[in-house]
Amino acid sequence: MKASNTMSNQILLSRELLHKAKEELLNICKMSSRKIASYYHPRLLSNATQLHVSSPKYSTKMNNTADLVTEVDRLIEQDIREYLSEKFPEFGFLGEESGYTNPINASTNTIYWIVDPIDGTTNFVHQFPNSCISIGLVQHNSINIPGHSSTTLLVGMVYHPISDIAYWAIINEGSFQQNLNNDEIFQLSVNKYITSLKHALVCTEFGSYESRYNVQSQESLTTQRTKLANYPVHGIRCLGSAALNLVHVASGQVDIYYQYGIHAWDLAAGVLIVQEAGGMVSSLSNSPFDIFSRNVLACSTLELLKEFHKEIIDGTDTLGILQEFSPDTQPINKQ
Ligand code: LIP
Repeated sequence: MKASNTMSNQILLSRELLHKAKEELLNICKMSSRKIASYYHPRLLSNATQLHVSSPKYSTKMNNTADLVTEVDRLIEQDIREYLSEKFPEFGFLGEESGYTNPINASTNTIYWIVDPIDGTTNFVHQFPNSCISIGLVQHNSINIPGHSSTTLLVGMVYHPISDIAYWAIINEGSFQQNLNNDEIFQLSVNKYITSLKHALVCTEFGSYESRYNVQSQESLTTQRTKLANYPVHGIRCLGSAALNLVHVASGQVDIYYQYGIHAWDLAAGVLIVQEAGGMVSSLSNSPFDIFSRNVLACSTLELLKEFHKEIIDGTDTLGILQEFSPDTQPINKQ
């Protein structure tokens, strides 16, 4: 849907449409589930018959030996694109594997999907059972409000086919876990009791091409990692899927997730799920968070966010900056 330049960045969709979008995303998860799960060994699955005898073939992207893509990523993205363009022909599309359907016009408020058909492709290739589908519905805002992102996250869906669990959020309505085999639904909440880095379980990733797109130099990235490795946190985890890392924060199972070099399709769904579960999301640099900023810090509490910036990232404790990083508060049209 495109709208002419409005005087504010109000959401262009009704509540009814946001719910319809969520329902269609659940349908996509159900449809794609078997395709993805069939590449995993049956011993990892509760209810699938194996259709493929070997792991999917992969290639690497842009000379980055750590950035893998398989034929399954492309197939799933094509299915999702076809399904969504039939159900919502007025929305745009940005997919990890196929790019934009139409470039986003910066001077127009535009609604579009951001899709990662398999987040955690390396896990998928290695049969490590931690991959998911990640789909966000977002609005590009043409009016620039200082301290705010130009993208409002409307709906987020992260689906883990191995467990058949979908995690979703709709702006201003909370975050939920839905078990698709019996449709049980639970509301998600971050762990509000962890307010000190010493008590935190931290998640990050190694092995991808982080520093190339990083505001930090490789040297400062290594310094930050060394500081974290020497800090007496409860533990550090690297699980290989950004979207699932964010879901772990939203579920209160992990307290901090941070990463450089990350893409909008890794973040669009999971960031909304964290924010709607009561968590805080900021950038790792001295600028407001944006899903296109190529870095992210998600924490269960503001105290943790401040302490992590101070102790691990930049040595500062600037509350003014942190307030700007807090979840989007633009006026919205609550229909
Ligand atoms: C991957 C992430 C992973 C991260 C990589 C990459 P892909 O997504 O989820 O956690 O470290 O940078 O973006 O390529 O599997 O969709």
